Amino acid sequence: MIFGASLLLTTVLSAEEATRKIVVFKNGVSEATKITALENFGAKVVKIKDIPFINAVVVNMAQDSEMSLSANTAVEFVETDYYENWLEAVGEDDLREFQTTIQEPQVLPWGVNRIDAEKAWRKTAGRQIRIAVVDTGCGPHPDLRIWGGASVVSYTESYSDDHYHGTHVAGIIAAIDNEFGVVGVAPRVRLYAVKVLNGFGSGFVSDVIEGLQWCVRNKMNAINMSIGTYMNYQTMKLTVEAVNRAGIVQVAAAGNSGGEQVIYPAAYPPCLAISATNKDNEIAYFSSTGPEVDFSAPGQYVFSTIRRNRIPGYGILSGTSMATPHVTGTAALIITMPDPNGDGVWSPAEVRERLKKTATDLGDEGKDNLFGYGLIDAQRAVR
Ligand SMILES: [Ca+2]
Ligand SMILES: [Ca+2]
Ligand SMILES: [Ca+2]
Repeated sequence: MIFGASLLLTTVLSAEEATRKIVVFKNGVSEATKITALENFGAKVVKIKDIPFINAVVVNMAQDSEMSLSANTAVEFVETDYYENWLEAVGEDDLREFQTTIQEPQVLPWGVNRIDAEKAWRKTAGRQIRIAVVDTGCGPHPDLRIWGGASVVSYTESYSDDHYHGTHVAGIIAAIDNEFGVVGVAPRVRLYAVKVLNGFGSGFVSDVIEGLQWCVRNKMNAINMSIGTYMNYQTMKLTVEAVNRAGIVQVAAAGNSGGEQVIYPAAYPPCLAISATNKDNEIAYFSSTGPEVDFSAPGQYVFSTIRRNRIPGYGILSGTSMATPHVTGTAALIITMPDPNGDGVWSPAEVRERLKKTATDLGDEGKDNLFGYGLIDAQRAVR
């Protein structure tokens, strides 16, 4: 955290004196009032960026200024903008069998097969649905068609993947149905890469929030968040609630703690929280569980697209990060179908309800802490 914060410090403040903060203003506060509130502190508060979506400003601030800024009548609250790792690797199951040779012929990954996505394609493959992968960036990769995206990380404008996580997630949703490689759950969707994490899988919470702001402005239909933290940020919670009100489906990884603790944002009610199953339809040993889990999907030994050290290839990863995009892809398939109440729009609540009605119950009867409402079934979801 110290390292990340220090990268952005100006000469005005030293590392010991300053902390990066998100200042959330009250509703209806004018831009002029915001500027005045910050300018009162002179060199002790240095603005980094605005996040209008939650009426916030990110600043570097002298620690002795926080109390008085929080007390300003225009300010709702002030929260620390931590830099942290948003990816939780699954120990020995991290990146296996990485290959740069072209995989021919195309294989149907076991997870896509297990949820019967390939049987749903007779009806729909997700055509024209806009899906954002909020992650380390995606591709470029010959088995992915990326329609657009954004980078909110400070060091680059490029939304290409500087890690390999985002590309793997993207392939599970949307790898192209062609002669080689793999095929995703919804191979006709429009995939957007929203890079909020760097090559180490780390970023500021304000970067993740800014990425979600981009998704709303660019009218995404669904957002995949195979990322998370144990920190319960008020700003992140506000953002997820606002994205939900904007009508966008949010799907998030429950976490890889192996215990009863669902990470954020998955644990926030608007998000669909996804646990991971193995090839025997058991809960994966690493999967986080808990009452917040909504659904489960295949997440162990998942074969998908990889881009590593700028070389495209394929490889196997395990995690609730891999389970999550199976659900996001299924949501995309659902959204192409006629919506239940006929207003022409699938609300996040309607998508949740459809997934709930069509999931395969596993474990204890009914909703449980391991599988939520059960294993996703893409074929039934679009029936
Ligand atoms: Ca392919
Ligand atoms: Ca509707
Ligand atoms: Ca159950």
